[in-house]
Amino acid sequence: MSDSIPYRFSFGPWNISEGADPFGPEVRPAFPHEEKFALYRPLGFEGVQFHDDDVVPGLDGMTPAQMLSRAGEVKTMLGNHGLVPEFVAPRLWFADQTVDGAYTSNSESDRKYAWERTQKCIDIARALGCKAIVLWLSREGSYIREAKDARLAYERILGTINAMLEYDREIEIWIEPKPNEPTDQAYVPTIGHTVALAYASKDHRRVKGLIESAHALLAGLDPSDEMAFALAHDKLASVHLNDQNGLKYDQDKNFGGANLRAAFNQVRVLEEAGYGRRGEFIGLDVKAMRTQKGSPVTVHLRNSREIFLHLVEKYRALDGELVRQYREARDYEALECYILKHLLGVK
Ligand code: 3MF
Ligand code: MG
Repeated sequence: MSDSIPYRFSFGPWNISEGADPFGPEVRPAFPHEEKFALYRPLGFEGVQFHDDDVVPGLDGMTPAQMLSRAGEVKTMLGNHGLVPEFVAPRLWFADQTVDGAYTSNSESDRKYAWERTQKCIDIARALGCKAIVLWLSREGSYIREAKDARLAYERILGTINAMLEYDREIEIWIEPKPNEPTDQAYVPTIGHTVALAYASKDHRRVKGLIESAHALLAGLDPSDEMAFALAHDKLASVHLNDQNGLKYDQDKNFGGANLRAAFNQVRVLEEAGYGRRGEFIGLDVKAMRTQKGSPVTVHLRNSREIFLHLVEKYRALDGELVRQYREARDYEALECYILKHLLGVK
């Protein structure tokens, strides 16, 4: 497998996990974030994705000076390991104040908390030397439709995006859509909603999307078509490649683990658009199996990266002229058989 393919890879510290799930506790000893940084480069990754409290644990109880000093320390640690921060995301789903959502909560004081936390997240990102803020709008949605005024909720989300653009005129906002979980229905379920919000904002060039394969599948959509839509608007800032076996809880399976052909098509769409040439990362939001022994468990990251690169090679070995001819002749039976045999490595 060729490592000369110029892609940059990233993941977040949460992707090296201890294996807890809603039905059982950790099965592996905790592994400190600081020690995780040393694992990135040997695994072939250089980008680190953060939540605000991955950078500054306990930030809610800190003074701005304490917060920024800790962020500065993390910046130095990253530099020492040859790593770059890809983005920082406000964790707006854990605190008591975010039980009913953050920007769309029915409580005014909880919405105030969410905005203050967002400002802190931006300050932390800047102190880390990073200009990208990811909004995974976890609890912005409802369990029952009558709980919130959905039209007002969209206005509140847009109002927050505009306030963020004004608060710091250099940041970009990357929205990571997801249709459900933890809510029953989320307010920004697809990349179409994301792109609409971007264009409605005060500076659409600074509002983009991050597409996670599993989230698109949970919305009943094809991840490669979602990516193509974002790319057509030049709004694909990052990806969370992984996989999902049907409509169930968010699985974060290894890339290609459930549907290798769908994974191939995501790679194809990214390659065709030249994704990555402006420094965009291939993020892998994959979860280690709970059954896996040892600590820390990182094989899922290594394997998902490898599968991605193998699929890049598969794409590059495709006979483009043959594909063009099959399309022109509208012989999709022949095209499908060619693709399947190509993926299987048989003539
Ligand atoms: C939820 C996710 C999240 C986001 C992360 C960064 C834990 O389904 O995918 O991962 O990716 O919060 O935005
Ligand atoms: Mg994700």
